[in-house]
Amino acid sequence: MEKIVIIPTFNEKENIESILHAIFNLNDDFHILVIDDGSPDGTAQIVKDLQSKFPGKLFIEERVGKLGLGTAYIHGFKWAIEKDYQFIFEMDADFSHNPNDLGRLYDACKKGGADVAIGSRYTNGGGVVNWPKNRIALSKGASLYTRMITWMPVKDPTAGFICYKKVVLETINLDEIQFVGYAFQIEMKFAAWKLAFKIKEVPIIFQDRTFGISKMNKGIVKEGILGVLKLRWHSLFTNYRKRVKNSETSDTSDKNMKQNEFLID
Ligand SMILES: Nc1nc2c(ncn2[C@@H]2O[C@H](COP(=O)(O)OP(=O)(O)OP(=O)(O)O)[C@@H](O)[C@H]2O)c(=O)[nH]1
Ligand SMILES: [Mg+2]
Repeated sequence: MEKIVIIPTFNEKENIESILHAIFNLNDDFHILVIDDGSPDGTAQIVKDLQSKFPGKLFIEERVGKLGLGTAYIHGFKWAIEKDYQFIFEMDADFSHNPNDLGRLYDACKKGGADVAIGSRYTNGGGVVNWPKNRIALSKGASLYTRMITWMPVKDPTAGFICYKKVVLETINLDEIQFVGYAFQIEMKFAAWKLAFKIKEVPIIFQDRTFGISKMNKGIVKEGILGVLKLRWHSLFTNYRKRVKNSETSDTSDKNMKQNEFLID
């Protein structure tokens, strides 16, 4: 099992079929796991109807209600680790992330030496298309604020288009991850960085969604603002490393442990 793209969905009936086709049409052997939170618009049924067309490649996990993006990904990460996928991707359903960029994220991890490859809007060559000015300002402000508080050297800390090597998700104590919105994206990168994994930013052009409605809200922004402060504070006491290590991860973990002893333990 090599590559799996996790797509969390809530009311994405206008996008889901086309995004699945776009990824499978790459002919690059990506598998896909959709995590649907009981979308009232029937997103899950669309996925289930397509499963027979893509046997062994398209999976769905259904949860009972809207439990948040962060917990959806944690659920997906655990599922993917269990199935032994080596490269685990995060991607939105709404075409903000271009499926053609999946290969570049994969290459950054597979050949470029990264443990985490981030599809980055704010690194050289990256950008945002047709987002309103206030949304860009919010996103850039969040990046700057995060860097100032955490000192994490990532230009796009709220990015949600990512490739993780399996070892990263196995090493992070996923049960310690607390946040659900933008703060979740920041927290995952922060944990990987604290554990001394190599993070690489790959420039991408991010497009605003054309179909469906945004699930962004004030609560998510608030979680982000307070979350970053909490993250910094808790990082003085939290150990993101899984307490029980398996033999496959222990080499890297021990190496990282030495580099980071003073920071996290
Ligand atoms: N399973 C699950 N998926 C969610 C939840 N909230 C959002 N999503 C999905 O997560 C992805 C990102 O959500 P978006 O609403 O696009 O959030 P955004 O990108 O910040 O905002 P816009 O692009 O402006 O819409 C989409 O695929 C959503 O369907 C949730 O609570 N549960
Ligand atoms: Mg979106």
